[in-house]
Amino acid sequence: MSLFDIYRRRQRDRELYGDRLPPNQKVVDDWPVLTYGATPRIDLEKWRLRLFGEVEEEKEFTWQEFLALPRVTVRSDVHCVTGWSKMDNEWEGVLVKELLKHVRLRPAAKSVMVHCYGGYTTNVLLDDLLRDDVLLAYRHNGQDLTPEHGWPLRLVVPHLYFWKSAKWVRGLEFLPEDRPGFWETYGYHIRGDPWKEERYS
Ligand SMILES: Nc1nc2c(c(=O)[nH]1)N[C@H]1C(S)=C(S)[C@@H](COP(=O)(O)O)O[C@H]1N2
Ligand SMILES: [Mo]
Repeated sequence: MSLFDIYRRRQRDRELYGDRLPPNQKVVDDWPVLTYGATPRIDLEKWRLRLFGEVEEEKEFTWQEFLALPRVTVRSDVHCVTGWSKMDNEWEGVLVKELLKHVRLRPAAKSVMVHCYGGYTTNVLLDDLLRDDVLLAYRHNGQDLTPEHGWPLRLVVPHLYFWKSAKWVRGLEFLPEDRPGFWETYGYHIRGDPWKEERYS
């Protein structure tokens, strides 16, 4: 692509999406895969989602139990810290807000460490997880997630950079203080707001 092409594309993105596009992001039509390491193999029979830490009583869901929770469909945009944005994604799954009806959080709970099959972790403030468009998703644009994109279950936090949207989620650990997860330990920003360009710290 020539500089002129890049300039024209920026113009087009801005005309199409306006304020929905955070600074220095480019719209892509495909969906890149960004994983540190390999895609974990997951057996649905053994799959569990565990809610633990600052809760009165721990709670674990089997896949069948998780599927029985009330579902929503939410439309949102994806913004990756490496500079691409994928607009108008339709996610289907369970709102984190809905899931949390199944535990009693201790008053100390302030942040969440998201744990994944394969070992990845990322931290998200509790308030950031309680928004109306934050969900644990199993479908994208009308299809089951593919293994590379987080099947069976991934987190989607549309208002933060996409590294916070953990794939292959297996647990939410409630913490009294915000602690860095995997990429946050390696210099990614502790919160990651794309509109403030909180990329690295
Ligand atoms: N478990 C896990 N979740 C992850 C990652 C990862 O390596 N492992 N990468 C993160 C990063 S850096 C990005 S940009 C998005 C990429 O999601 P995608 O591969 O579906 O595009 O997933 C995030 N969630
Ligand atoms: Mo990323």
